[in-house]
Amino acid sequence: CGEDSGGDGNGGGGDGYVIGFSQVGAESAWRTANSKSVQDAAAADDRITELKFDDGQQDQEKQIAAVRSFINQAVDAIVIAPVVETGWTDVLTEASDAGIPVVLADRGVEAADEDLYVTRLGSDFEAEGRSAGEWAATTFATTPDFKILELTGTTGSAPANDRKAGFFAVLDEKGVAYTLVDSQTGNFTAEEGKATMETFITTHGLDGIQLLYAHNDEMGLGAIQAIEESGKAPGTDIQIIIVDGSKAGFQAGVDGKVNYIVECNPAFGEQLMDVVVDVIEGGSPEKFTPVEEGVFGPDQFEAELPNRQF
Ligand code: GYE
Repeated sequence: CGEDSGGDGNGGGGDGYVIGFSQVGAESAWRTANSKSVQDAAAADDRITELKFDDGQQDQEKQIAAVRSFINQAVDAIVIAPVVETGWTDVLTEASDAGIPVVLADRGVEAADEDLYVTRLGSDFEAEGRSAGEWAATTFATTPDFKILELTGTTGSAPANDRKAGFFAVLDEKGVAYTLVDSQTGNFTAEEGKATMETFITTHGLDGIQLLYAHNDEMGLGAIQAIEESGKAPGTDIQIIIVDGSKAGFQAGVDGKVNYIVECNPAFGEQLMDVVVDVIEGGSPEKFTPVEEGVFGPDQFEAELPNRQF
């Protein structure tokens, strides 16, 4: 690891590893907590001289430019949280040609690129979707005309694709009769979640719709505002599932505005440092390392709220 990039190195300048991290953006409380977890873990780790952090602002081109710059700087390893699943083959090949190992953090890439990274550390998004689906299937088992609205995450992102797939797979497996009234993206942000929910309300109204499935907390919280502004009661007139489990999400649960929370744990910084150092030193971990998480219904919101870290 030859180069000392003059950063905030705690290794005395160049005697530890230099890592480049291309982060998705800062779209959610989850993401902010994840960036902090990774940055704190790198700073506290004597094996790491510097973590070069780049905020991709939810823009794949920015992320690709950051990865190319990490390759030019000959970092020891590159960590990418890819905003979407496709479009990575060229830059991953460039990293591979330069002999720089790539670890994916959080989100994944399409299966065709599997040989171009060493491992992915993150959540099992399909399992998260399935948990949401299990709850919905049980809760609305006897609802005669079960109608669903879905606020999907960033189009083409692994969590949006897999949270959708897992959810509907369970409903189909269990033979639940439902209508997906509408499914549109809210790009994982509160602002866009609210705007998309307003469009749903204008287009379909909310009468007779039992469930809103939001792929993350922020979109669910934005939707809650839109529902309230339309004169309806979120959590009662329409039940709501969110994914992440931030403080704000649990507070909405305590307030009766959210009915089910699937946890997604962003605090894997230390685990990521262990994986990255192992990979730099020649280890070959499993292709996927899951982060541990749980699910929460109304009777657990209040007790769990103080435990929330983000
Ligand atoms: O659920 C959402 C964030 O990729 C798992 O990204 C992550 C998702 C998370 O914007 O809040």
